[in-house]
Amino acid sequence: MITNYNPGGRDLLHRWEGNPILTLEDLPFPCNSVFNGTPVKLGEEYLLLLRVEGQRGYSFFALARSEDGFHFEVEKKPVLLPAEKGIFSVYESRGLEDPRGTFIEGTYYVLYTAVSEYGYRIALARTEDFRSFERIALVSEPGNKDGVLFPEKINGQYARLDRPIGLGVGSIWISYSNDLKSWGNSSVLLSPRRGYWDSFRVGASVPPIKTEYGWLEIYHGTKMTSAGPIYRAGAALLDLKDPSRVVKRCDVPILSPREDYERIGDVGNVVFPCGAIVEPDGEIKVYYGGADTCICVATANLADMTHCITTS
Ligand code: BMA
Repeated sequence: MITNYNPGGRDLLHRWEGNPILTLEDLPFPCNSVFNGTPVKLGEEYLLLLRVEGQRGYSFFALARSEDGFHFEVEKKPVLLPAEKGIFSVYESRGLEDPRGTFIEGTYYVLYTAVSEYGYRIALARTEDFRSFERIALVSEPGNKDGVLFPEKINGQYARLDRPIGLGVGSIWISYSNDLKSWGNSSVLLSPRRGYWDSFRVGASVPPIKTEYGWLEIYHGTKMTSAGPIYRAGAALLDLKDPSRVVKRCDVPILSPREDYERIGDVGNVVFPCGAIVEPDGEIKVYYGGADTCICVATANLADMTHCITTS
């Protein structure tokens, strides 16, 4: 068992030297912070759907655009605010958090966390351009968040990962659906591991990525300390034909808070990925929130990463 495949204590993911890529100063409207954004590549353009926390302390979504995936410009107006009427308004009264976008059969879907006095629920919306959204359904009961969709049907059904909180212990679960609205056949997939960096809670982070070794799931895990939790990113490979089966789970994190922009902020010691882009040349760009205060990007060669995971 290799417990430190990156000698020197460095992370498998390489931080971009220009991090953070977006902070409060880059937003063209008043707000408190920006973090936890999900990326897509539309043609040659990179879009980043951002979680922005407003000055009231609740979140909504804005959009940033880039030509290279590193230098982003934020559009002048938010693109999705909490619903003001209908069923969604009941469950979004305290904001929208942590969007995750997935392209399935020609359509972009976004799962996000709807927050209200009743707790956290996962909501599903559809979009063509990331500027206008059609809300489809609330797809979980309260106490569930961190929903990510697989990019294709598996054995004829849609599949998702999520994080029901259970008895206060957050594990990653997998569920299946015929229509993306009603979900079932749920089973627990990855739980916190005693004696590891992810001993307190785990949750899905990046929509699963298909690789030759299996579905790569980059997840977040926490360890509780006397100063609160430390949020790190980890990786697991799931069986391509039956993703309820874990092929391999990496023993060590692939990214840990080390830089000031990850250690200091509204919530310190947090790296929190919400999406990734795999480039034609095999580079993976992972976008993550730093300390609930900024957005950053880190890269790796996808083949190197999966090789490290399989041999860890
Ligand atoms: C998680 C989510 C994230 C947040 C993280 C660290 O539970 O709420 O939105 O970034 O905690 O505070």
